[in-house]
Formats: sequence, structure tokens, C-alpha cells
Amino acid sequence: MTAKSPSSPRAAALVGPFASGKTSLLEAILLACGAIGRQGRIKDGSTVGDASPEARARAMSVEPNIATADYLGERWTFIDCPGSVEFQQDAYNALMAVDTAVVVCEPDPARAVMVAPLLKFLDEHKIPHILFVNKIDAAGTRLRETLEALQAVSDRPLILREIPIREGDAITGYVDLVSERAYKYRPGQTSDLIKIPDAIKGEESLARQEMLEHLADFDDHLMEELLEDVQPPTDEVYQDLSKDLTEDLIVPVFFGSAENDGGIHRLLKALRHDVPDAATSARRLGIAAEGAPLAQVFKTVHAAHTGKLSFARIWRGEFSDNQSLDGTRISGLYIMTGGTATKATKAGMGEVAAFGRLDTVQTGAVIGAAEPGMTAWPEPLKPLFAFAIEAEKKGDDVKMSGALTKLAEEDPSLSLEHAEFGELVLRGQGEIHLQVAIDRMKSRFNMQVNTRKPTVPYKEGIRKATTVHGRHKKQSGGHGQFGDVHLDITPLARGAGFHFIDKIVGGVVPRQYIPSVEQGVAEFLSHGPLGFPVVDLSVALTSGSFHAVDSSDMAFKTAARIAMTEGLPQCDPVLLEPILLVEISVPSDFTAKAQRIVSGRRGHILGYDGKDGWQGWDTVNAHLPQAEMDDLIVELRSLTMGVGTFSWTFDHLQELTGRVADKVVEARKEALERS
Ligand SMILES: Nc1nc2c(ncn2[C@@H]2O[C@H](COP(=O)(O)OP(=O)(O)O)[C@@H](O)[C@H]2O)c(=O)[nH]1
Ligand SMILES: [Mg+2]
Repeated sequence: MTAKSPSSPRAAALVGPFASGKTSLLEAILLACGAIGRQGRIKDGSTVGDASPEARARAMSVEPNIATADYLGERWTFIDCPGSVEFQQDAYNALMAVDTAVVVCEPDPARAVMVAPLLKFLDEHKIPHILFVNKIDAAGTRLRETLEALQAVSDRPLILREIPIREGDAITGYVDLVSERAYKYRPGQTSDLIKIPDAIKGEESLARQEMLEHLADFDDHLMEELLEDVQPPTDEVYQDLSKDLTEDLIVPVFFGSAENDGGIHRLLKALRHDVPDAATSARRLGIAAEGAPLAQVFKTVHAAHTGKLSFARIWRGEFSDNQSLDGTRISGLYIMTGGTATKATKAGMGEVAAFGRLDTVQTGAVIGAAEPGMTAWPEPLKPLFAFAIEAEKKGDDVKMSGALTKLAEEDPSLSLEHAEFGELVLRGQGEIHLQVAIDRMKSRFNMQVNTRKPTVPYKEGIRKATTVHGRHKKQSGGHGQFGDVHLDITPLARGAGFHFIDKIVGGVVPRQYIPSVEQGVAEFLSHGPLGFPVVDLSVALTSGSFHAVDSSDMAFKTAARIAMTEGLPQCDPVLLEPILLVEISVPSDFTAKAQRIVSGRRGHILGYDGKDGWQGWDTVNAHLPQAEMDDLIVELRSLTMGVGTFSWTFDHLQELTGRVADKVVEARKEALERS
């Protein structure tokens, strides 16, 4: 065997769909490494991972679980990533920090499509990855069918590295296709070497041949050997496996049971032999071998005791506690041994360390000097779901903003927007994603917040022109007030906005008062007769008069408002609703469903096409009213096994009339009366 001894620690991310068993696998791995004494269970809430109250409450990972342990004298950091699509950002970021990904999936072929987006990301970034088919203890299907379904969603060839040994319905061991040795599972220990059962000898040599043929696609020498019927030396096969994984040419496939400790040592040994070291991964990321110490942050956490922690992979050199970096000082350096932070004085190349109090360093940023030519950090995921939020206690708004800013720093797929109508809108990847953020506000910042649907930014327009006269005159002892204006109000084309035109001749309205007239008009337009901002019109000041003593800015502003209040209702105002351009992307099996969702939401389908670079996926382009977007992602996911998604941009405003419009105007009136 080519047991190379990497000089530096390696890192692997455990990724895959929700509930495929990643956190359980982390537990099994830590047990196999001797880092914990007994295996915790998800259902007992006793695992190393998912220890936060938000994760335990849902029996689901809502943040990465990071654990460092030694296997056969070599150091590994495992990053167990949340599988839920709503927490994907953390998984994508972690993948940028590792030498390999272990994609954990379930045997059910119907679920294979759930790993498609992840495999796309891995291939796009050429990140070596291994497939681990988990829950093999409960598998109802043949591994072949599972593999076929998975192959359909992977651009890279999947290569079975072992085949199962069955006793009745149960899988009790495996045959390694390289060494051609058979093993029987022994929970808690390395498997027992046994003889290859006669019954599967035929199947074994077929599977082995298949594996070799795949490898020969990338190795001419091996191809020659196969053509000449020469048995390739085992070392050559191991070398190919390691090289092809490193270059992301193949995806080796293993299986087992995280909960019942089957196949875990087998998986760990494959990692040990085949996974590239930090130097190789750094090269893949465009980081030169020589240079100053460099680490990259993949996760930021604001912890209660330690303050801000930046979890980073060290790609070059060594960092030490108290070291000064461009003016900021590392204040606390930690390694996650098992699941707990252990203080360290130094951390070196290959390690995953938490850096304390790097206040200006964001997720994705480089610690040390950034390097030209480094692979770009993935863009944050675009928001798909939103809540309007407010602090329960009036006056807590500033504190709330501060807490939310920290949470958004922890998770770049969470964002905060000061929206129209003074609303604070929290955006993210789904309802659970936002709910977890709200829960963290309470558990970590002691902030109770209220949520509701965000207000749709309706506008109003006009459909007719009119001419009005507004006069403001008051004579109440002493100084009076006098302003007098004539306005032409005219509708403009959609998208034109608001134009104010000064047509005064001969100084009938003195020049210094004209800005006040414009201001009076603009203020009126912020709340039209239907309660929304009025757009796409011009207002021309055509004439007026003034009084040498009593005229003032205030008086002209009031006159303008009087004119607008009278004039605008005569212009046949109409509600305008925002329409978004939405691109939905789904596996083609679900395209018809996606189209039905659009029609069901007053949408208009513009067309559909194959998704660029995504075999077997379609995009559906549509115009959808923003008012219908609220739970679009919820419905889309529920109809597409969670993988359907969309992107959106504002497109145009469209007239809305009839019952739907009446309801909107009524609701707005009530809201305005309340506030
Ligand atoms: N039968 C069986 N169940 C498993 C296995 N591994 C995990 N599970 C169960 O699958 C569920 C999800 O496990 P978890 O580790 O939280 O999955 P994650 O979402 O991928 O982290 C839990 O109920 C586990 O008990 C396994 O090997 N066999
Ligand atoms: Mg998990």
C-alpha cells in the first residue's frame, strides 16, 4: 500500500441532504478515533454535534459541528454541515475549507436527486468528494439501483469501492474491491477479515473489473494492462484512486451505517490513503506554496464567553495567540478537540482553528495577506424568504439591529434591509432559517422580536390629466399666510417616476418659493389617495400669485398640498403592484409542477428551457406579482423534494384593479389608521 504520511492535518466536510445521517456519522467517526468513549444518539440528544439549543430543539443541524480528532496517528478535522437546504450557506462555505467532502446520502433511489445541487457545487470547485451511502442497515433496495439513481445526478463517474455481503436481508460486511478481501462488521471495532463468500465471487470480479475500467479511462497504462488481461499491481490501483480523487475525476463510493457502526473504519482508511493534503488543496485554491502565513475564514460565530470567533483553515505557515496582524491582534486561539474549544498557543498549516476577536475579518476573508489568483469565495445565497420584524419592547430597536448584524455576519445568507414604510425586513433561505435566527436572538441576545409578513411595496399611478388651483390664505392678526398655485398634473409612462416642471413666467410666483411648491407636491405624493407613493407623473407649476408680506415657504408648500389633494383624485388613480422577473430551477420531472405553481399565483410564464450546465434540469422564467412570493419557496420545495429554487429581480409595476386591489387598499387604510 502507498501509505503516504501527510505532514499536516487534513480536513473533511460531511455534507449531504437533511437527515441522511451526517451528525450520526460524525459521532461514529469520533468513536472510531477514540475521541469519545460511547456513541451518542440523535434521538437521545446526546451527540457531540447539534449541541446548541436551536439544534437540539429541532433534532436537526442548524450550524456546522466542528471536531478535530486523530485517526491512526494522523490529525483530522471533520466539519459536519447542516443538510437542510435552508442552511446550505454554511455547507458551501465549509467546503471551501476542506481537502475532501464526504457526501452522505440515503439508499432510497427516489432521494438521489436531493444531492444534485451539492454535487454541482463540488464539481464546479473541483473539490474531491467521496460518497457514503448511509443507513445500509435499513436499506430496502439493492445498492445497484441506488448507484444508478445517483449516477444520473453526478457528472463524475461513481466508482463502487466495495460490495456488500448479505445474510438474509441484512448487510453484514463487505468485500474491498482493490485488495479483494472480505470483512464482517464488528460494531465498535475494526471489521473481521473473512473468506470471500463463494456466492458473491462472481459479482465481486465483475464489480472489480468495472472499477478498473473506470480508472483506466484516466490511465493509459492501466488501460493497456486491462486490454492484455494483465492483473494490475495493487499499488497502481491505489495510486490511481488517490490521484483521480484528488483531481476530482472520480467519486469513490462506500456504504455503511453511522448508527450501527458499519463501514466507518473502512471509510476512515479510504480518507487516510486517498485524500490530498493541505498543500495540494492550497494549490487547487490558487495559493502559492511559499509566502507569509495564510488562513481563510469559513465560519464566524459570536459566542457568549469568547466574543467573536473566526473559524479558519490554515493553508500556509503558522499562527500564534496574541500575534498582531495588520493592527488587529489575535486574542484567543482555539482548536475544536471533539466538540469543545481547547485553547492553543499555536496552530499550523492544515489545522482548523478558531481565531479570537478579529473584529474586522468577515467570513470568506483571508487572515494574513490575501493572495492574487486565489479562488473567489462563493457569493452569498440570494434571499428566498422574508419576515418583517420589530422588537417586542419599544426602544429595543437599536439593540435588535446590533444583534441581527451579528447574526448576518455569522451567516452571509441572512440579510437585513431597511425597507419601505419604515419596515425592518429579515431575509434568508426559508422559514426555519429565519425562525432559528429569531430563536438565537432570544437565547443569545435576550431579545424578543415579533414577526409578520413584509408589506408589499405597492405604488399608485394616475390615468388622466387635470388642472387644479390651490390657494392658502390666512389673516389671523399680525403676520398672515398667503400662497397660491396652479398645477397641471399629467400621467407619464411606467418607470418615468416623478417630474416637477417650473413654467412660471414673469415672476408671478417668486423664484425663492418654487422649491417649496415642489416639496409640497412631493410630500403629498408619498401618500396618494390609495395610501401608497404615487409614481409616473409630471406636475407643472403653471401660474400663481403672491403677497409681498404674507407669502412664505410654508404658505406655498401648503398651497401645493391643497392643490394636489383636490387634483389627484380627479386623475383616476390606480393601484400599481410590483412584478418580479423570477427564474425557477427544478429537475425536469418537476417542470410541469413549477409551471402550475406560477399560474396558481397570478403569474405569467415567459418560457422554459434546459438549465445551463445542469443536465436534467429546467429553468422556468415567469413574471410573478411580489404579493404572491411570500411562501413560493415553501411550495416549490414541498413539490420538488427540497431541491427546487428560484432567483428574482424587480421587473416592473403593473396596474391592479378589481377585488384584489380593493382588498389591498382597505388593508392599507387599516394599517395607516393603526399607526
Ligand atoms: N437506520 C439508521 N438510521 C440512521 C443511521 N444514521 C443516522 N440515522 C438516523 O437518521 C436520522 C438523521 O440523523 P442525523 O445524523 O441527524 O442526520 P443529518 O441530518 O444528516 O445530520 C436520525 O434519526 C438518526 O437516528 C443509520 O446508519 N441507520
Ligand atoms: Mg446533522
